[in-house]
Amino acid sequence: MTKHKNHHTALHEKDGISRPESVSVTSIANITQLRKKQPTADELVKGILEHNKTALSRAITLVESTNPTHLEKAMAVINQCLPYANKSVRIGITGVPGVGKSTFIEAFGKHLTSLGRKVAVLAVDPSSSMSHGSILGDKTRMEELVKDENAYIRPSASGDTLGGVARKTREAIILCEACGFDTIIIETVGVGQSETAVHSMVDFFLLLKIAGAGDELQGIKRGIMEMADLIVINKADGDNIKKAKLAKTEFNRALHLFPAKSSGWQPKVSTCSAITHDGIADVWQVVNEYFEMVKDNHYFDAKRADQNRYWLTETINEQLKSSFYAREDITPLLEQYKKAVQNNELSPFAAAQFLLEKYFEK
Ligand SMILES: Nc1nc2c(ncn2[C@@H]2O[C@H](COP(=O)(O)OP(=O)(O)OP(=O)(O)O)[C@@H](O)[C@H]2O)c(=O)[nH]1
Ligand SMILES: [Mg+2]
Repeated sequence: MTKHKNHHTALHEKDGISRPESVSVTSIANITQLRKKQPTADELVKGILEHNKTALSRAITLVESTNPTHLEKAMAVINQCLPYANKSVRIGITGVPGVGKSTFIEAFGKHLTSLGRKVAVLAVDPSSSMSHGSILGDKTRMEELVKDENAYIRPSASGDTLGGVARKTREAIILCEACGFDTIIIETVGVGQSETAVHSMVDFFLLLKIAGAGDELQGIKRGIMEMADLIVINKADGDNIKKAKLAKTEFNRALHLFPAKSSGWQPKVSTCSAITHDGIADVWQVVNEYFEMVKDNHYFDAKRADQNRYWLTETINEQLKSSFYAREDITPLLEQYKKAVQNNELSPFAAAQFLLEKYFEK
């Protein structure tokens, strides 16, 4: 196999093709300049409304930016997109690591695009800020969906607080909707506080589970169960089918013990296999039943209005907090006061009061 001589290893550069006389140096400079140039807010909005995914990605990057100079432009883009948003269904999907979220979203997403829907997948995963999450894993688990022109997959915003990530995701939802995506899937790992944040930005909440060894109800936080509109028991294939059916009965029984939901919806349990795709269509069927019901009884609009109010106060809280902790005149004082309260020289409330007064002085 190594018969040929290695004239061209990666270490040897090949001679390039020299530039023909006819190409003007100034036009090359112009093109390079154009490529470097950041699009204006209007250009981004135009691209998004033309359903251009590159413009969408750029706008989301802008929204995610922590650079304060980008804030104004990001807000301009969002405000212009807002009238075109809201025409979608937003579905939250949660489940512990390894339950099959990525595999499920691939199968579910493909099913939806096959029905002519346009699917955007966003992730809320503050824990991924260090490792940049399972982006690599997801690229392979969502291989088909990644290639689908009617799908858009965006990994989680990184390096921020949960509040920050949640706000950015909310804004990304608006941008995706303006870009023509009618089904927004928000994925989160079911291990922390992120479910609550996701619950407050979606219309429908799906909890992915797998059948355990008899004690199905163990390890699920009651709060998360209570939030679920549908529990899907995944990996119902091969030897697992029987166990999954059993788990379904148990979850159904457990769900009936919870207080009735204000949506009027009785949460359901179903089984599926993200690998064989058995039951995937049924999941969408249930989701549809839900949307028919809540659009009919106006819960859908009421919940979205509620969520908007919640996010208004939530954003104020978040921004006040980060602006407080970022203030250069406050940080050294805060350290001093921390020591003082630690040594019982001052009460925490008095210290907080003083610092806040200092903050609002300016
Ligand atoms: N048998 C079977 N295996 C599945 C099914 N769905 C997922 N798996 C396998 O379960 C493993 C975990 O699946 P993922 O889709 O990566 O799970 P995840 O919930 O996204 O995991 P994290 O991203 O780590 O939170 C993989 O090896 C999948 O192939 C299923 O329906 N049946
Ligand atoms: Mg995953």
